[in-house]
Amino acid sequence: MTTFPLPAISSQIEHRLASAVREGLSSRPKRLPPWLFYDEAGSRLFDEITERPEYYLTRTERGILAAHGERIIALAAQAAADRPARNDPARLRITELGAGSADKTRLLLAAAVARQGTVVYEPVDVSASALDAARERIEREIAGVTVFPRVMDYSHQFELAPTSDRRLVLYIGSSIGNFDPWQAAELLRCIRSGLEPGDGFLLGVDLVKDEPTLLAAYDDVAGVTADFNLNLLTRLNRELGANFDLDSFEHRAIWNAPESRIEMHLESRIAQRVWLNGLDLGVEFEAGETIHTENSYKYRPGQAEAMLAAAGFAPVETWTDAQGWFSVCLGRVA
Ligand code: AVJ
Repeated sequence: MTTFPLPAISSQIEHRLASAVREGLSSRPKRLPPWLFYDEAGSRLFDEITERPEYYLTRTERGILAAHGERIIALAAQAAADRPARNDPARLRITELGAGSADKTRLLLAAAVARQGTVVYEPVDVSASALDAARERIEREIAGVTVFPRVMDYSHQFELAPTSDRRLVLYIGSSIGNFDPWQAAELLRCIRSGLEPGDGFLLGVDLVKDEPTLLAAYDDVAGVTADFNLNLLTRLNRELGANFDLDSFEHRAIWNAPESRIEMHLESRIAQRVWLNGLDLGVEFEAGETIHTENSYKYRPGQAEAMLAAAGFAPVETWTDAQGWFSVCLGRVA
C-alpha cells in the first residue's frame, strides 16, 4: 500500500516506470533500463556530460556534421543514381528520433535551409515537454525551420503522417548503442517499415577505441557521469517512495570487450535492504552487488553499414573523424 501521495506524473509513464523497476530489481543480476535516466535533472546532467572533456562523442560527431552537413543534405535530397527517372532533387523534411536538446541537428537544419529555403523539422520523442522546449528554441533561433513535434515511442511504433516531401530520418548521438544487437536490428527494421522508397536514414555510432579513452568518457573526473547514474536512485526515491541511501551506492563503468560495450552499474558498498514504498517491494543487496543501468555498444568500422543493409537500407556514404572515433552513415530506402 502506498501510504503517501505520489507526485503527479502521466499515468502511462508512471505505470511503465513501476513495472520496469519491479521487474529489473527482482531480476538477477539486478538491472534498470536506461530510459529511466532522463527525468528533468537527468536530462540536464546528460547535457552537462556532453560538455565534459572526456566525453568525446558529442563534439566528435558535431565535427563530422559540421564538415559534411551540406553533402549529407545534398545526398539525402537526391534519389538513387541508378534510378535516373527519379533523380530530381526532392524537398527534404528532417525527422529526428530521440531529439533531446537537438544541438547537433542545427547544422543539418541550417544546411537544408541553405539548400531549399525552408525545412520542416519533426522531432520525435516520448517527452512532450522536451519537444515543446525544442520547438520554441529552434523556431526562434533558425529562420526557415518549421517544427512539427511528434510525441511517440519510436521503439514500439513508428508511424508518420504521409508527406510529398522526402524524409531524412536522423538517429544520431550513438543512441542506438543502448540497444542489444537483436533489439537494434528490430528497431531499424521498424523504422524502415515506416519510410518510403527514396527516404534517407542517418545513423551515428560510436566506434571501438582504446579502453582508457572509452572508460574515461563514462567516468569523468568531475563526477558528472556518476551523478547522472546515481540520479536514477534519486528518481526512484521521489517517484516510487524508495529509500535508497545515495552514499551507499557507487558509480561503476566497465568495458565488456567480448560484448563490445561499456556497462554502467550502481554498486552497493554494503549489504543492505532497500524499501520501495510505491511498489510495496523490499530489495536485498549484498556488499558489492550491482544494478546494471546501461549498455553503450561500440561498433567496428563497417558495422553501421551492415546494420543498415540488414534492415533494408542501401548504404550511401559513411563519414568518420580523423581519429576514427565516431562514424556517421547515410542509408537510403531502396
Ligand atoms: C545518449 C545513450 C548515447 O551511451 O554515451 C552518456 C548516454 N551514458 N554517459 C551514451 C550516456 C553515460 C549516451 N547515449
